[in-house]
Amino acid sequence: MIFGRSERGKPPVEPVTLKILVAGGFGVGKTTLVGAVSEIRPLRTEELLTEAGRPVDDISGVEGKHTTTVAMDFGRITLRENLVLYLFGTPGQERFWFMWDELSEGALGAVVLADTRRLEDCFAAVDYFERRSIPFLVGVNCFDDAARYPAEAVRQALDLDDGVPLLLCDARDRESVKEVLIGLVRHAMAHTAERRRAATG
Ligand SMILES: Nc1nc2c(ncn2[C@@H]2O[C@H](COP(=O)(O)OP(=O)(O)O)[C@@H](O)[C@H]2O)c(=O)[nH]1
Ligand SMILES: [Mg+2]
Repeated sequence: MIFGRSERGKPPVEPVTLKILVAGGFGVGKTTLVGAVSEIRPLRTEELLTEAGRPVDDISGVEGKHTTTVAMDFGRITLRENLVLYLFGTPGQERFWFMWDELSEGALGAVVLADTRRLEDCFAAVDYFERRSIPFLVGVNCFDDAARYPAEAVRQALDLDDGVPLLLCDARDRESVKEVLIGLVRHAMAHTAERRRAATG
């Protein structure tokens, strides 16, 4: 008998596990997003911003934020019984970009979080995924004290390709984050199917 394929019992359903990156600028809500949906206690590696780190980390506009993720956030969410997402929050600071290539290996796609008050902070992430043809979606994290802009205006400001989904979200809200993740999975699946069609003619 091949393990797990007993004639009597149903074969155990192996969930599909997908790897998702959560990227975006410093203080945009990556750690918050992973924490809001993770079923496991999110693994965080954070270090206090020390005096030594201050010249490097641009904390202007992120008042009240005293810690920064230096390695990454890690969490898990079961979207459906047979679909499990592993979330990797990638460090926002430029000095940690060397980790991105390794992290993006085998990833289905990425959520790029944006804050309309500091939109330019997500340009690098958008560029990164565009250049590598990694499917991504932009989640505009709507902070309470930030002005609201229509999705179309943000899309234009980011110069996004038509095919790239853009959603307004609240990184603190589980249902809102789930919608973003489902949107990304749909987009990435369609992207993959299209590529396959193109490859087979
Ligand atoms: N009002 C509001 N605050 C948020 C939201 N998302 C994150 N925050 C706060 O913004 C700060 C930075 O978030 P964090 O998740 O640490 O950002 P990261 O650097 O991208 O991981 C934290 O103090 C959060 O509590 C949001 O959607 N609304
Ligand atoms: Mg963080």
